[in-house]
Amino acid sequence: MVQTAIPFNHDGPSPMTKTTFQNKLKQLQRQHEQLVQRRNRPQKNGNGIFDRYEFPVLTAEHTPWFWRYDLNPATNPHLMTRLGINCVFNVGAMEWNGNIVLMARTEGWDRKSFFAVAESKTGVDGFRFWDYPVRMPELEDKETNLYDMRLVRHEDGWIYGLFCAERHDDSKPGDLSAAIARCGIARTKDLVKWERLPDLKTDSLHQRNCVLHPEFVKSKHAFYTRPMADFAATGSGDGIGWGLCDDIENAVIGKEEIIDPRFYHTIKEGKNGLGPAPIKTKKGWLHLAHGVRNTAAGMRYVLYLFLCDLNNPTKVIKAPGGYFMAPEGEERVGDVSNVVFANGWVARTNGDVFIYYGSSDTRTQVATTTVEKLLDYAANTPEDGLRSKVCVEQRCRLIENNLRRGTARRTQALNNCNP
Ligand code: M1P
Repeated sequence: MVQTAIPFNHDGPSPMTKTTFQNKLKQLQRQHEQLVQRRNRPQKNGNGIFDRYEFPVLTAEHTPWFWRYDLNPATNPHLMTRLGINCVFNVGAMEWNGNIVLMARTEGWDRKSFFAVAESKTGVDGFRFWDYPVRMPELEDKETNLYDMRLVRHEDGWIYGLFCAERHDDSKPGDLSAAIARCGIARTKDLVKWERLPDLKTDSLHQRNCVLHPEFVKSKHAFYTRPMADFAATGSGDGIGWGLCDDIENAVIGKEEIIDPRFYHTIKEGKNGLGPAPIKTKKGWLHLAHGVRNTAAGMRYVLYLFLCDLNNPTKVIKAPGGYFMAPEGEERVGDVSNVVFANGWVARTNGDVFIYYGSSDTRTQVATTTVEKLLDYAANTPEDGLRSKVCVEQRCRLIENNLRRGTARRTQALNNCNP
C-alpha cells in the first residue's frame, strides 16, 4: 500500500491571540492576589508552646509574577514562565517601621539562591515582595551561591546580614560537588543598598550558620560560628562556636570556643547550628537552633531552644531536652524532606514572638508564641536525660505529680512506676 505523507507543521499551534494572552495574564494576577491576600489562622489544638498556622507565609508562588514571566506578547507569545522560582525558605526576619520583613532565600529553577525582601503588617499573612531582589555586591573571590541570611540590628547602628557564601573547592578540580562554605558579611541601613565586607576568617575550613551577637562584648563584635571540617557531613564539627573580632570590616576570629556541643544520641548528634540572633530577655539570651541526626532515610533537622546568661552569653544556663519543633504533615515533604530550619524570628515589644521556619527546604512557615512562654519552656522542660532510664524517671515524676494532685485519673490499680 502506498502511504501518503501526512502534512506536518513543525511550528505547532499558533501563538495565543492578544485577547487570550491578556485573559491568561489577568488570571495569573488574580490568582496571585488571592494567594497574597489569603488570611492565615492559627491551627487548632496546638502544643501550648507555640501555634502553627494553616498556610505557609511564603512559597514560590508568592514571588511577583513579573519576576517569572516575560509579559511582552511579542517576545513571549505563549506566556511561558521564563525564569521560574523553585522555592522560598530559610528567611532572616526583623521589624521594619512597625511591619515585619523577611529576607528570603529565594531559589530559581537554576538552583541558585538569592535574597529578596517580603513585607507584611500582620507577620502571619499578606507578605508581599519588594519589587526587586537584593543586589548583593560580590567580593573579588566571587561566590557561586549565597543563602540563609541572619539579619541583626547591631548596637553599632548598622543592620548586618550574615549568610553562607558558597564556592567550588578548586583544590579538588575533578570533584564537581566539592564546595567550601564561608560566612559572608554585609551591612545596610535600608535593606536595599548593601556594603559587602570581607568574609569572616577563622581556622575552620567551613563556616555556615554564623550569627552576629546584637551587642558589643568587651567592646568587640561577637560571632556565633559553626566550625566544620566538611561542607555538610554530620560528625565533622563539634558544635556551635563563639568568638570575638577586633574589626568587623576585616573580621578574623582567632579562637573559637564551643558553647553548645553536639552530643551522642540526642537531637543534635550529627550537627547543629544557631538559628537567628538571640532575643534579649530579663532571664537571659534566648536562642533558637537546629539539630541534625542521621537516619536510614537521611538527615532529620529539628529545632531546639536554649538560654544563655545575660552577662556571659557563652554560658548556657537552660537547655531543655529534645526538640522544640519537628517537621509535621506537609512540612515533612519537599526538596530536602524531613527538615525544619529557622534563621529568623521577631520579638515584638509586647512580648509576642513570630518564629519563621523553612520546611523541607521548600517553603516558609510561621509559628507564634510569646517571650513569657518561651522562658517558661526553657526553665521548666527537663534537660535531656541522655539515657532511657533517666528519661523514664523524668516521665514518672511528671505522672506521679499529676496523679497525686488528682488532675489525672489512674488507669491501673497499681502504679508500676513506683519503686
Ligand atoms: O538542607 C537542610 C539545611 O542544610 C544546611 O544546613 P546545615 O549547614 O546545618 O546542614 C543549609 O544548607 C540549610 O540551608 C538547609 O536548610
